[in-house]
Amino acid sequence: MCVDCGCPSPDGKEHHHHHHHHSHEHAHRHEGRTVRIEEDLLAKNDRFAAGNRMLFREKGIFVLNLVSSPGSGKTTLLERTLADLKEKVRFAVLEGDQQTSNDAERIAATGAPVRQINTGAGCHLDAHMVGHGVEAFDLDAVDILMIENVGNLVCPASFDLGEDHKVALLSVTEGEDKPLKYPHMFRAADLMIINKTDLLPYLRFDMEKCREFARQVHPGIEILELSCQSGEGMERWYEWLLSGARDAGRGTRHG
Ligand SMILES: Nc1nc2c(ncn2[C@@H]2O[C@H](COP(=O)(O)OP(=O)(O)O)[C@@H](O)[C@H]2O)c(=O)[nH]1
Ligand SMILES: [Mg+2]
Repeated sequence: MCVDCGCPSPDGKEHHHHHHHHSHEHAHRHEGRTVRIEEDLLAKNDRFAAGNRMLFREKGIFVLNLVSSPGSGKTTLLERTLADLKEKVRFAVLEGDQQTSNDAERIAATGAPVRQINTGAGCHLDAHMVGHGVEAFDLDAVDILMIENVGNLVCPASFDLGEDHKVALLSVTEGEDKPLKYPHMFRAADLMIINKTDLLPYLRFDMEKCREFARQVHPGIEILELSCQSGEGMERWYEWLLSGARDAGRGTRHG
């Protein structure tokens, strides 16, 4: 369990360090108890996630969980995608942030149904929040549900929300080594989108290395390069999205 944020770590026993600002009780917690609490938390989340997944399959909805550090372009990608595909796809969007409804307002401007979930001190969305979040939508009128997670390359990796895929965004200003530094996230994601390629002329970002690092931690990961600003590379993302939505609608998706 991560004592800073209360998040379980994916392998179940990292981060058992003591911080002086934590309570006496917490600091003297035994390893065994820490691990048990963490298993309970994840098992509970997994039960909610299984319920969500069953509902989404029944309704034929393709569900993506967008994860990245803050500022990689998740909301911008959604704004552009929703606008460009609005004739073809019925979207609904859940927006996760610690505070503000800024992103939900940006999404609402596209005309898509959206609901903001504020996590307060929480650093990730969990399956229970998502289950309640989608109560706001008419799921019979949704083809693709987009979930924008809290900007954070660490904690959201551990939480299954019932999605078909986690999609990790990495913008070129963040550096090509991030898949190596945050391997849990890039292992959990089925697709990595390298965003802001319009900025490449101004940076020393090694695209080949970035792809190589991502495949080092997750050999099967799919990779797309695009720019939400110039629109370069967006077509391949739309093909990927539409093909996933078709399979979900037919009940033929894998995994
Ligand atoms: N140059 C450039 N800027 C981008 C691109 N995509 C997003 N941005 C900018 O990056 C900043 C953060 O984007 P936002 O979508 O709010 O990121 P989020 O925190 O991941 O949701 C904004 O100023 C965007 O305009 C891109 O492809 N190229
Ligand atoms: Mg955002």
